[in-house]
Order: sequence, then C-alpha cells, then structure tokens
Amino acid sequence: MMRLLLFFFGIILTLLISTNANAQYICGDNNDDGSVNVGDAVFLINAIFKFGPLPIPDCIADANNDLSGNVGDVVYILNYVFAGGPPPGPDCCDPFLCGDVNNDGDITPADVLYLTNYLNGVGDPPVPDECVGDLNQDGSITAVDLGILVNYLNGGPPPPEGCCGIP
Ligand SMILES: [Ca+2]
Ligand SMILES: [Ca+2]
Ligand SMILES: [Ca+2]
Ligand SMILES: [Ca+2]
Repeated sequence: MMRLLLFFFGIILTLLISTNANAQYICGDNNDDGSVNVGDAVFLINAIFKFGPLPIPDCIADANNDLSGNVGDVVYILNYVFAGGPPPGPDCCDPFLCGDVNNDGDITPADVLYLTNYLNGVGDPPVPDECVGDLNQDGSITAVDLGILVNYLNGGPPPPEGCCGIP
C-alpha cells in the first residue's frame, strides 16, 4: 500500500510542478478564492487522493517551496492556518534563485562557502538543482561561476535570473 502511494505521489508531483512563473497567484491559495485557509488544504487533498482539479497555476500547490506538490504542503497549510506556522510562498512558482546554491532563499557569503566546498570536492552540489550554481550558463560549474558570485556580493552585477532556463 505504501509503495503504491509513493508511486502515485510521483505521478502527482510531475503533474503539479510547472514553470508557470509570471501569472498572478498566491502560493497555497489552491482554490483561488484570494486567501489561504483550510479550504486550500482540502482542495489539495482532493487533487492528490481523489483526482480532483489541480490549482492554477499548479505550482502554487507547493506551499512549502520544496519543488514538490504533495501532502507535505497540506500539512504546511494546516500548520499555517491552525498553528501559527509560516505562511506559504511567495516564491512557490519561482523556485530557482541563481546563485542561491544552498537554497536558503538568499544569496549570501554562505553560498560562496558552499560553492567553494563543492568545487574543492568536499561539499554537495548546488541545491535544489545544480543549475543554480552555473551562473554564466555555460553548462558547467567552475571557478568562473564562483567568481561571479563573489563579485556580486562585493557590489557587482547580480547573477542572471535564467540560469536554470526559467527566466
Ligand atoms: Ca484559498
Ligand atoms: Ca511542497
Ligand atoms: Ca543561499
Ligand atoms: Ca558555469
């Protein structure tokens, strides 16, 4: 049963995640009524377990911004509505911040350290996808990309927005 559920989630995740990044939306407002409340948790449960309609755009289902739309987002919404947890989003449809290689939502010296460790073979690759570390979009992560990151933190131009192919 568990394996079946996991398989099913895999299909749903593929369905839920899209690259629609420019529509007006509220992350977690799955039923599009203008606010995030328990109805949105129910909406997402229906989408996952009962083949109900998907939110539009479907990326807003990713309330916890981990690049998947699943029961974790139902829990996240319930925690927000009932337990004072953090609100969804706002970047659920724009998950790739180029240069934020440790995926904490910001570009800071910690990203330089993360990327340096990776280039030295002692750290993990950039998350959530290696593409956020390819700042010059040449298909590989090198010292040049690290240089762009360092330069930005020293007041240079910001990394490009489309390093992962999503402008
Ligand atoms: Ca709603
Ligand atoms: Ca999620
Ligand atoms: Ca970061
Ligand atoms: Ca590169």
